[in-house]
Formats: sequence, C-alpha cells, structure tokens
Amino acid sequence: MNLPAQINRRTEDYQQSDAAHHIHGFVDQKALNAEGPRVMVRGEGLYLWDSEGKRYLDGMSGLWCTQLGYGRRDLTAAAAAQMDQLAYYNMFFHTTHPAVIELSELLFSLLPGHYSHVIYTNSGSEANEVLIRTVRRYWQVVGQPQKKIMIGRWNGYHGSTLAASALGGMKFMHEMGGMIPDVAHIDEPYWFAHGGELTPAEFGRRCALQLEEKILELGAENVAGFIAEPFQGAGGMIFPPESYWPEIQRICRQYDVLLCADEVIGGFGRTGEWFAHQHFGFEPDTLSIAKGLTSGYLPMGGLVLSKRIAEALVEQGGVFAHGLTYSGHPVAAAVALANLKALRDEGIVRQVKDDTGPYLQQLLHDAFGNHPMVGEIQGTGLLGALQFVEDKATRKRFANENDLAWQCRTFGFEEGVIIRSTLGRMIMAPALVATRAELDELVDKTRIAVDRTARIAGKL
Ligand code: PXG
Repeated sequence: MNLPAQINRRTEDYQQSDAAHHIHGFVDQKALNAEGPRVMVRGEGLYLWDSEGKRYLDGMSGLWCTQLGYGRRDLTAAAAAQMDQLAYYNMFFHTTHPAVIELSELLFSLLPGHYSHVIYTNSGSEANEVLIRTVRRYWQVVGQPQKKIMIGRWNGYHGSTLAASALGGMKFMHEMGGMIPDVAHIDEPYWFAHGGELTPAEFGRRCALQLEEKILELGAENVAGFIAEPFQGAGGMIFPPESYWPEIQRICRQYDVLLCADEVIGGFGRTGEWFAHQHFGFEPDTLSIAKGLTSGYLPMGGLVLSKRIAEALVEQGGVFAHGLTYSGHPVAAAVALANLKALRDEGIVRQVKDDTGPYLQQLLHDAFGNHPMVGEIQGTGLLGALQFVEDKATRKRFANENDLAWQCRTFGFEEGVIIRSTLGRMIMAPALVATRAELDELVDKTRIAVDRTARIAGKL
C-alpha cells in the first residue's frame, strides 16, 4: 500500500510519542502504552489501513458514526468550499449564515412534522448537557420550575461529560466523579440477562412500569424528563421487548414527563428508518443527535425540540442563557448538509431498510442461529448483536464473558475485521453504504472470530 505522504515515521515512533503525551478514552493508559496502539492512517469506503499496511473491514462505522464510510470526496469538498467561503462565524451577535440555515431546512424535512427547532452542539455529550438545561428551562417557562429531575436507565449511555455521564447509567463512570443531583435511574430492559422466567413481553412491561413507580416515588410534579436510547448502543446493543416503548410513552404522557430520545447512535438511517424512534414506533419530545449527522467527518451534534417545547421557549422564554462558540459551526454544517443530501439522494437509508439491512439480518441468523456460543441475535437495519451464552436453555452466561468478548474482538482484528465487545455481546454497525459483498465479508470474518472464541470457551 502507498502510505499518505505525511505517514513517514515508523509505527514504534508514533506509539512512543502517543504514550508520552496522550491520554486516551476508556482505557487503562499504562496497559495501552505497554501494548502500543494501532496507528490508523487511511480510510476508504468501509476499509481502514494501519501504519503497517494491514487492512481492516470496519464493522463499527468508526464509533457508530461513519454512515457514508470513509473518503467521501463530496464531504471533503463541502468542507473545503465552506472554509474558503466563511470558515467561522458565531450565532451570538444577532447573526447566522447560509450553511446552518440550509442544514436545518433539510434536517426538518427528514424529521416527523411535530419537531420544529434544533439547538446545535459539537457532540452527543453536549447535546445531552443542553438537554438537561433546555428541559428545565422549558418547565420554568411554563410555570412548573420545580420539575427538575431527569430519569435515565442503568447501563444507558449519554456521553462522557459531567451531566451526560450522570444521565447515563454506567456506575463506574458515576464513581469516577460523573454524578450530579436530581438524576435518578431505572433498570434497563435487557431481557436476556435479567428477564428470568418472564416472557419478553411481560418483562418489557415490567421494566416500563418501573418508570411509573419512580415518577410516583419522586413526585410527578418534580420530574422533568425521561431519557433513553431507543436501543442501548454502548451498553451492548440491547433491544427492548416490543411491549416496552408503548408503555413508556403512555407513562410519560400520563404524568407530563418529557420523553427524551437519545438518537446519537440510532439516528440517520442506522435502523433503516431515519430515526430509531420511528423503527420502535414512539414519539419523543426531544431528540439528541450527533455522530451520523456528519458521518463523523466533523464534530457536530444537536438537540431537536418538538413544536410544543420550542414554541414555549421562543414565545414566552425570553433570553435562554445558553450557547457554544461552535454552535452551528459553518464548516460542520456544510459537511452535515452534504452528508444528509447523500443519504437521501442516493437512497441509502431506503437501501438499508429494503435490501442491505434484511440481508445482514439473514446472514447473522444463517451464521449464528445454531451456533453453540450464541444465545441471542438482535438487530435491525445495519445493526447486529450476538449474545454469548454458556447454556442456551437457561440463558446462563459465562462467568468470564467480558474476557471472552474482548478476546473475540482481538481475533476479529487479527482476521481483519473490527467488531466491538461489550460484556458478553459482540456488536456490529457497519457503514450504511455497505454492499452485500462487504456484509458477507463482515459476517464471514466475524464467524471465524466467534469460532476461535468458542474453542477457547470449550464450545467447539
Ligand atoms: N449518546 C449516545 C447514545 C452515545 O452512544 C453519546 C451520547 C455521546 O456522544 P459524544 O459525541 O459526546 O461521544 C454517545 C456516544 C462505544 C462508545 O464504545 C459509544 C459512544 C462513545 C464512546 C464509545 O460504543 N457513544
């Protein structure tokens, strides 16, 4: 492979310099320094190359974000043109610019009609930080300022900043300084792990009813909103039973608690619908977006508001003392606009729904339906999760499932495919432009990695 001109150092040089200066996210830095990170140097379509010239099929769209894959010249051209035209301007001095205006027009043409406004951010974490302030501000404006508490779910993920990690339900993040007051949690609807003897439908309803119990315990007059991912992404690609979302929606409506969907992973075509809440059939009041908004080419996120919330804030709210230097950044907006146009005009979301999505699901069922290591396959669109299991009949999980899944991920890297591990689940979320041949390769290589893991676990 011809490496790009700036890749002119040995891998070890890069690794040593990285170790000397850089703290990575969610890793034991000392262990990583000893091992040396892979140095990724190029991407094209679904493929990545490292500094040793090894090629990988990226089964995770980077970090659930490169909907269009790597190397899209229309996106890089949009960024360059916008940088030449107007590289930066703010939204504070009673000013705006065409890139953000056109992006919003297109965004709302793709969204269901009851959404009308968006607050732009640079990331999903920020979208959820803004969410808390916006929801609380909304209740102040409509005369219920005591409605402040946000309810999230254990094992949910809403970002890594202070309030976003508090909304999330990763206890180890809370323990590392990631908690704030006025946040509560209910259980996740993870039937395979926690459903016991209940049917999925019964379990889904039971989990949803926990929301009602929590609202009554806290007092509905104090609860501002409930936040959840339509399906849990970072927590293991967990799909709730079908009974779950209708019941959650009923409870939120009954107690006048805002229903806040975190669409950071689920948005922009991942499920075959433009937004994951459409796949699950419920109507949130707010949507947190990021990742696929720009296909990850530049950082951008946002909080989408229903007309009800936006109207109150605009008509009665006066000044909302919130704003970021880079809210609606023109270059990010131009890239997002080009990205959404491509997703729409090339029929990519439709293709995921009608063709490649069902194709991937079929491949997964063919490869793993009877696999001794796999107790459950979940997915839709270009999403798939494989649940490792020690005993299928009782859904008994391996005591060392975390290690096994990590091992499987490492085998994947060796085989030239990137899949993600979470506790005892293997996850894939390839770029939405994946062809059938690329999905064949993804599942074939994943199968090899899972088989190698099964041998270690004594299952093959
Ligand atoms: N909400 C959800 C549902 C997410 O998945 C965020 C918010 C935060 O977005 P930012 O842009 O601030 O990172 C995320 C991020 C993983 C993984 O390993 C997933 C995320 C981040 C880091 C790791 O699956 N999602």
